Amino acid sequence: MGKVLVIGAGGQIGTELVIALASKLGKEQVIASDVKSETPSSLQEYQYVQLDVLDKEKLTHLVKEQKVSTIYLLAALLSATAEKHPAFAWQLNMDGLFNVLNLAKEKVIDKIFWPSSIAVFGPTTPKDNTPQRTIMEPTTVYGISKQAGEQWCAYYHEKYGVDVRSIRYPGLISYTSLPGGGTTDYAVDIFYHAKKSGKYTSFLSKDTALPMMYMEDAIRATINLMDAPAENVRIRTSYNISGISFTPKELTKAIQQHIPNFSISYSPDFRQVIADSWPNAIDDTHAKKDWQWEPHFSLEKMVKVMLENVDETKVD
Ligand code: AKB
Repeated sequence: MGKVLVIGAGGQIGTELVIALASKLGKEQVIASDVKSETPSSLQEYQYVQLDVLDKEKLTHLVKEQKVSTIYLLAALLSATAEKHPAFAWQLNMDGLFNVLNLAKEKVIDKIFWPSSIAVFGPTTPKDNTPQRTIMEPTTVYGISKQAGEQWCAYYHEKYGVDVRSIRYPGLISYTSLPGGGTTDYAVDIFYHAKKSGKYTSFLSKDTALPMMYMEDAIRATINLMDAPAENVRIRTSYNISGISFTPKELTKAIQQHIPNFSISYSPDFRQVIADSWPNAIDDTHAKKDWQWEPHFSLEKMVKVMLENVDETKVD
């Protein structure tokens, strides 16, 4: 078996995925890469290479030289940042995907993981228990790039036999590395401020319900999907997976169980419009059936772990 390359390893998912893959496969089998020239502090113990996924030549050279057979492509601009840099978001999110899909088409690599998102859905999508297959009219640059990417993944699978697998991640909650540029980021930021000052101003309104998931569940889902026999992976666009769904008000209540004086105020900004276009909660029947997906973290369990572990000195 060849090595595993994680592209965009310095981000919120990548940091934890590299650690999980290295403990499963051995450190020598996993290469972390990111556009940052300095090794991110949480990845100091791992093999690290500076790589811009848009640099096709360097990517191809690295993959051949290191005998990489599987790529996890996590480099992307998320929803809020992509709205500020639409042209670059489209270039990074799409050209990066093509660079990796073409390596599999040319049989240089065997397998790809590429994340999609609940952002593929839009205001015309049914909001509650959103089905796997439904109306999808995304209104963000990020959502459009993820929806197009899903279709390209299915196309490469169908036409060229590329083994590409994907999950529509909900908002991900973790304490190892801060999220960057997403609409669901409030659900991470809130823990740092709850511990540091006992107060937080949310950029989403109190009743905005969104699909969310604790990172440990997301990493387990990713690895389980990649380990599933190819014939069980019946969906080659991207799988809905569901974890927990809550509003800022409900999250506040759960935090107050541990920090009774914690208070929240609301000052919705442009991210409110994005959040309003996304589902409240999604249906993951197909993931459950095809590769036995099951979340382990409830809202209460997630809140307890986050409050025990976030390092509030990391935020101003
Ligand atoms: C974002 O908010 O942009 C991401 C996502 C839901 O894909 N966390």
